Amino acid sequence: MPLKLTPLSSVITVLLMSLACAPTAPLESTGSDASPTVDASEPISPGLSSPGSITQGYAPTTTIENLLVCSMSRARVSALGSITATDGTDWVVPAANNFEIGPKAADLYNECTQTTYENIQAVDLESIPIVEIDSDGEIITGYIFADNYFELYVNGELVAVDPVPFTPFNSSVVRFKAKAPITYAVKLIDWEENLGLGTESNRGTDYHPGDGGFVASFSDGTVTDASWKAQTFYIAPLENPESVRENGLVRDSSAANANNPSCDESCYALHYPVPEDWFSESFDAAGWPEAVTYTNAAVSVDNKPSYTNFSEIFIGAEAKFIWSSNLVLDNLVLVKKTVE
Ligand SMILES: [Ca+2]
Ligand SMILES: [Ca+2]
Ligand SMILES: [Ca+2]
Repeated sequence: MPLKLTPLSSVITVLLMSLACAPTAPLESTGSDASPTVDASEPISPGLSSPGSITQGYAPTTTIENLLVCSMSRARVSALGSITATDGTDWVVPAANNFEIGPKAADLYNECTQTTYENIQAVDLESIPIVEIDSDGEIITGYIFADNYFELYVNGELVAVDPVPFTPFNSSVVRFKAKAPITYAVKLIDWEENLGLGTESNRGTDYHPGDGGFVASFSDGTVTDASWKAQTFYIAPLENPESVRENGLVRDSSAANANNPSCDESCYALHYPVPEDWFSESFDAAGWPEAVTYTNAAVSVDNKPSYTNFSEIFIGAEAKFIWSSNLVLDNLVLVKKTVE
């Protein structure tokens, strides 16, 4: 099915991806040149298949039952799974991450740890440990809210991971010492309950496609907005993987049904290898699409105290919610911005 009426360039692309992504390789060990799998100079005609790796249905293997046990009633199970694509490649769903080994960001609002500041003035910022990246850098404070999970890299170093992978919704504060130019790189995961399907129990259905969203502001003046780059690496749920159009590094799922897909347990997903060094200063994300901004209403944060208690540090700084072009179907999104 994925190769039906496929032009030679796409065949080569699929072959390259097969070579670049050995079946037993973990998701992020696919080499430093994952982006050349698509020739941006040759647009793929509408209706033809995408070079993403295609999976269908539930991940047959659950590798981690629950990354975070939280007694809150609104806590969803944050599991990880493994699934094999039709091209033989293996994928971690919703995505490989450093939750278990990365430094946890300090809490602004986290019901799992009963840290629920009512506003930013209540937070003792001086008590937040400073991660030293550049010894001769400036101390920068950052505020972050992600639906659902983030990992923040600054100048190629992992500064902090989100202490709550899925829900309840939480917000975080980080401090670090870094020297300009500063490269911000953030891995974002819209988590899922139905591993491999990109869905969760919500709004009266067991297969509701959840949405994402990310907002951050930093004391060096950097805020999330359309000047960031954003790329998706996992698109689900899809009634038909061929509804996603590839054009170079553009992965356009706007033609896919994000409102009410009826595929349930038989939905498809598309997976793309993450470049091994995507977060480094030297990795050039210029070819990625521009981040898309979303309103608070679109991200549905107006009823979430983890965001609204600190709206002055987000809205006040004119930070915007960003994501890739599809807030619902794109579930692993990498965003990047370099500040001179
Ligand atoms: Ca979170
Ligand atoms: Ca989603
Ligand atoms: Ca979500």
